[in-house]
Order: sequence, then structure tokens, then C-alpha cells
Amino acid sequence: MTTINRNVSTLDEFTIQQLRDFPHATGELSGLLRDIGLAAKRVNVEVNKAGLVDILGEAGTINVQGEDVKKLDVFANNQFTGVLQHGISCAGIASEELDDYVAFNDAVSRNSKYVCLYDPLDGSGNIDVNVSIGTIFSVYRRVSEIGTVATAADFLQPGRKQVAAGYIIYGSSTMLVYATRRGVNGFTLDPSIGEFCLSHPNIKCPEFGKIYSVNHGNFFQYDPAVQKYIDICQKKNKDTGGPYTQRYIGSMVADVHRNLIKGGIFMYPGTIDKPKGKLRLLYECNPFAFIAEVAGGRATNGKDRILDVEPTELHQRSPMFIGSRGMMDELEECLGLKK
Ligand code: AHM
Ligand code: MG
Repeated sequence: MTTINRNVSTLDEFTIQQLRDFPHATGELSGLLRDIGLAAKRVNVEVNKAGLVDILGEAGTINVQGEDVKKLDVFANNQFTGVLQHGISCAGIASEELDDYVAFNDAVSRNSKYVCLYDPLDGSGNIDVNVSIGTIFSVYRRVSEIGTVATAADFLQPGRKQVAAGYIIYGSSTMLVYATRRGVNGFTLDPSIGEFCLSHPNIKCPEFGKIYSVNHGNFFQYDPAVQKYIDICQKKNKDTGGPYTQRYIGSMVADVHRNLIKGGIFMYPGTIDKPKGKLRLLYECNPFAFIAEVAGGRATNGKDRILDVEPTELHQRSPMFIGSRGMMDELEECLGLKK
């Protein structure tokens, strides 16, 4: 018989326990996190089978069971949208996969206080080669009146207004990490009981690390100040412990997760061709910036704190520099942000 370690909280137990300290809390946020956990488990099952597409049928074709094989990112988007629409906490969603936001127009949703934004499957180009991929999400309290349908203003809030943010990493094990203002906590999926269990309580990002993560292929496209910082990362320096180690998976969830735990800096700067870089402010930069700051790290777009940027469109892009506080100081000195 399997014995269950009762010292380990499940995601549900943990979020409900945290709400006990807030007697006026309605439980909607823990409901929303439970819904996200459910969608994550469903996506996890499909991600784990991804290598079988050749046996079961290519995406976009009919598999041997005669079912339509959906692309995994479309599948993930449908799962997250479906559980949130069905749940009782979410008035609407915006997704990297969809052109526009979706305001849920049923009585329960109109009375819900949160909206959720997500990148359902980030790094999906890595699926074919069995590299870790992830989901990134962001939760805001709506600014429109409860009882009405959600509006664009609910989704276009600056990142500092986030109530919670998190990510799921489908890796060697599957983890869900989320932050509220009270802290960042990580849960590992125990496949034997199908539950996310608290494995990384109160995550803090080390003040310094030895890892820098950037796409070196774009080096000559970066601003000279960014090139200067990359140079510094590669130089011997007895004060900082340099040269740093370069690690770049090309799957932001995995890269930032590692740096958050071990200490490090992740950069996706603008380039000559794409001055705003590649990453999306609302689905990728804001949630990670929120998580990093709660964990003691920092995030900037190279000029301003990411969380202070006022968004103007759902899919706007932003350069991104995020990581350990001490390393961000070094970077900001190169960028001329520090006097
Ligand atoms: P995606 O949202 O289309 O998956 O792209 C985002 C991903 C990030 O996970 C990753 O950091 C970045 O693209 C890698 O881009 P590049 O290959 O240009 O370095
Ligand atoms: Mg993405």
C-alpha cells in the first residue's frame, strides 16, 4: 500500500490554508489556481505523449483512433480557456494564442472578480525535440464593475497590479510555481496521486548567480550597452565570480525557472531588426517580472521597471532583462540606468 506523506500540502490545501488568514477572502483566487492546476494536469498528459505523434498521427491529421490530432498549443489553449470559463472565479481571459480577449458572458462569470492572461504553451517550438516547455499565467482583479462583462481595460493593466502570477514547467518533472504578494511557492506534480505537492516553499532568488542566459546568435544585433554587459559576463572577475556560465535553452519558462532557483540573469533584448524583441509584455514579461520581484529579484525592459509599463495593446512586445538583484545592478550600470 502506498503511504502518503501528510506533511506535504497539495496545491489546494496550501491555497485554502493561506486564505484562512484572510477572513473576508471569498476563495475565488484559490478556485482559480485550482482550475489552472487542473488544466495543467491535462496538458501535461498530452505533452508527455508528444513523442508519439508519429504513431498516433501528425498534428492536423486524423490519428489511428480516428480522432482529430490538434496542435499541442491549440490543445493547451483550449484546456486553460475551458476550465476558466467553467470555473467560478474568472470573468474573462486573454491568450497569446487568440487575437482578442474573451469576456465570458454567463451569470457566474459576470459576477467573478478576476481576469486571467496566459501563454498556454510557451517554447512550443521545442516540443519536437523533447525539451522543457511551459505555461505562463497572470491574474488581475478586474477594474470593470462586477456583474457586467469584462472589458479591454481589465486586461490592459500594468503588471504591478497583478494579484498572482505563475508558470507550469513540463520538464523532467512537472512543476507549478505561483506568486502572490505573500511569496513564491513551487509544487511538483506527484504522478502517483495526480496532485501538485508543495516541494519548493517560499522561493527566494539568490542575490547573485553565475548564469547568464541570452541568444548569442543575435549578439551583433544588440545595442552596444547590452554587448558590453555580455562581455562583462564572459570576463574573469574575482569580485563577481566571473566568467559566468552561459545557459540558454530557448524555452523561457525553463531558463527563468533555473535562474530563479540558482541565481542568474535572463535577457531577451531588442535587436536592430526587432527593437522590441520577441517576448510579449502581458503573457511573458509581466508574470515573470512579478514572480521575480516577489522572490527578491528584478526585471526591466532596459529603460523602465517592467511592472510599471502601461500596456496599450494585448500583444505588445517588450525587451526583457530579469534576474538576481546583484546581477541586475551590474546590467543597469552598463545600460546607464544607474547614476
Ligand atoms: P513562443 O511564445 O513563440 O514560444 O516564443 C517564446 C520563446 C521563449 O520561451 C524563449 O525564451 C524565446 O522564445 C527564444 O527565442 P529565440 O529562439 O529567438 O532565442
Ligand atoms: Mg510564448
